[in-house]
Amino acid sequence: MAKVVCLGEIMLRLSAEAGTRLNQTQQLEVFYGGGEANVAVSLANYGHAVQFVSKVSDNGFGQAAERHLRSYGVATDHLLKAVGRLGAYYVEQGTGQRATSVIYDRQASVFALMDELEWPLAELFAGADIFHISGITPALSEQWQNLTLELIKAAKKAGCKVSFDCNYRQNLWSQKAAGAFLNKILPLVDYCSAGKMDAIYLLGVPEVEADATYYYQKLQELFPTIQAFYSTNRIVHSTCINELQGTLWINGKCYTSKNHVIDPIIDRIGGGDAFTGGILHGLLKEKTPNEIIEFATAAAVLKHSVKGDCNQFSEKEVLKFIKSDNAKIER
Ligand code: KDG
Repeated sequence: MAKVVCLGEIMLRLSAEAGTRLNQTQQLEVFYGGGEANVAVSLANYGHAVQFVSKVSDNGFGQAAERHLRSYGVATDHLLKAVGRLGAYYVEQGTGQRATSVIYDRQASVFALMDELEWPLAELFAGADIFHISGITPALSEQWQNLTLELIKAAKKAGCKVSFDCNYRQNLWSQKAAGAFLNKILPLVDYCSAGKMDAIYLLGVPEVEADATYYYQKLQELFPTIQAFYSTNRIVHSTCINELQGTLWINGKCYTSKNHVIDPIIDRIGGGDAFTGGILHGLLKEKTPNEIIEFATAAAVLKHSVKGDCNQFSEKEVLKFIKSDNAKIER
């Protein structure tokens, strides 16, 4: 069992029921989610000892967010509580004709307002194997850019591997600002969720007609100390069907998963986090690159079958899905 520390904002999610728009819905379904929190849940589902580090509101919403994490076995020893608000976001589920849309209501949340690290860093990272954080957190404020850098440096000092998911959110910062920040922190990162889109739009790699290998090569040239890059490639059809394939670049080689057809899609939010959770699990368990990419992609596909932001499946269930899905293909 590995020890993992995930840090980020957990938010209240309010979703209009499928087939209704936010401007017409009479009811909103409640979930809790956040990029790093979703990865924490995945890794706890796979049996790792995970701490989720954050700050939530000292009221019923903060309590519910904590209960959400604990119900999956995620430890919350470093979940701070303060007077103020929990960030929220509203979701309108997509259909074949239109994409899922998200409205953020997270400004001035207790987490976004933080301007110093209030956790005992040496204690936090002692004995941890991986520290996971994403590009959503530094996008919250300039202060959070500095704090993210500080956190990563402290994790490295403690001998922890750093996992970073670029997780670009256009509603939070510009591509230019994100790119400038990535150039500062990626030299300190060990495992990085980034692919062709991040390479082109955030890191200025010129677009050419080429497959994932080319872009990973470019990313590796830019950041030679990163040990693994990974991403998913989604093909969206005009119907409800999506196709999803994952790629992993490790030791100078690119590994590609099976192409999955996802139909129907119950909820696609958190698919990328389920993928990252699967990759980190495979790396921690020292699985082969092929096993890692098949597992992570299958976990992302399964996430689309359940409501809410979190992967709800154990390692055994993901492996069973891979087996049954392969059988379906062979017939
Ligand atoms: O990756 C899923 C996240 O986007 C979702 O859980 C909400 O953290 C979130 C965000 O900032 O968009």
